[in-house]
Amino acid sequence: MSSFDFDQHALTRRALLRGAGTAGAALMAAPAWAGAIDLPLYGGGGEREMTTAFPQKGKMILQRTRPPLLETPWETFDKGVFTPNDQFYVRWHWAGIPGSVDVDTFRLKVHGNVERELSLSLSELVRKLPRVELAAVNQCSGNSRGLFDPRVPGAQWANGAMGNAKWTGFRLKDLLDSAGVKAGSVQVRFAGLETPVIDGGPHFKKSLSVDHARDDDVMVAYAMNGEPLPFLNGFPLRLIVPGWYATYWMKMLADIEILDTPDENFWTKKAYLIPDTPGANIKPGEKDVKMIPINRMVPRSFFTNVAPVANVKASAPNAVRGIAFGGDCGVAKVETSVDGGHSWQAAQLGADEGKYGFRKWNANIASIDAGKRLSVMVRCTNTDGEVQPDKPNWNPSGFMRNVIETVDLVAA
Ligand SMILES: Nc1nc2c(c(=O)[nH]1)N[C@H]1C(S)=C(S)[C@@H](COP(=O)(O)O)O[C@H]1N2
Ligand SMILES: [Mo]
Repeated sequence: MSSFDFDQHALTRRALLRGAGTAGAALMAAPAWAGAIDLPLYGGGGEREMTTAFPQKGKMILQRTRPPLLETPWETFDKGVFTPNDQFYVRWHWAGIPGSVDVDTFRLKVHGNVERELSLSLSELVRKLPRVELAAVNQCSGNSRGLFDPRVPGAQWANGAMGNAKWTGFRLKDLLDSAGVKAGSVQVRFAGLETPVIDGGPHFKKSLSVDHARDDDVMVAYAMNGEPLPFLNGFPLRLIVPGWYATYWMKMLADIEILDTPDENFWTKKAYLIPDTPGANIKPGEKDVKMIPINRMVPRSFFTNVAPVANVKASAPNAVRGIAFGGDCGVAKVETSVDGGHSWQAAQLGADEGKYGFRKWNANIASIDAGKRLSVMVRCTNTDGEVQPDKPNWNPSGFMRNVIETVDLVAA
């Protein structure tokens, strides 16, 4: 993908307005019927329509139409470690998403506590700033929220509000350096192009500390898996904050403001807060908990070739496989257990495509006698030595689930 050529892609005005016109239309339209699915949510209620009605998207699980919330069908994750753009999940807070973006007049602005304000076109950004590329998992803070027990309000996602892509763009640091961040700056605030649909509703904005924003791995992407970003995943530019939850990954990034006082905006100050406890875990109903902004991701691993309950052939070896990621660092090991977590066997790891990305794993499970059922668990330990917990966490927002996953193999 180092051969990604910005100019050769469909970033021409004509192509874009055409694609975006479709986006505008489809965002308003009723979803086309493309079948149904029953997500295995806690306590049921997982019936969802499948939809193919959204621009640049294939078959997706419809969680909400306005604003669009689309979940990746689980079988997609079994096909490879990079989630295809047309099946990458979608999440927006406000439905006021522009119907088109004019790539000629689009400008990314950098302003606030800087030496020089910048207002740069796409071609200036692409040509002037050194190109970087990395694989990273984009995961919604509320991924797997629908599995919380007791249930919590919010989008009832199963495990498909995540995806891994190879992102191409430039370092945020290089952009900030060309603006010259002045001494005394504390945070960098990001805003996209969409607008609230409620009068006086707060524009979606998120901030990072200046130090984090200047981290070498934080980037602004103009391509995803070698193609321009799909409109619904943030065309033409989005922020990539490797290792951190996707709420910070501002889509349709158009405005960067350097702040010399902490961000008081609703989305940074009041939303996306977690209990300041290990695993963001509290007891339902627990009060007076110190809350902090959600931040780095934690390790997870999943089965991709077997469902929570799977029928297998009796007296034959069972190959199980899946994906894992370390959170904000790499995968050190993935292990399976067939005795309820008393002993663990190392799984085989697939190619390392970068520490922030998905890693394939596979394992062989001994044969099961006819009529018997075997629970298989999988867990990931990251390169910082953090391992998935054996009990699920709970918090009122349904954030940061990463409990060890289990499947039941039923032999016949
Ligand atoms: N402009 C903009 N960027 C945004 C959001 C949004 O509502 N508006 N939502 C954030 C959240 S909470 C998530 S989970 C991710 C979803 O990214 P995706 O739609 O590309 O999968 O976008 C993030 N960036
Ligand atoms: Mo999210």
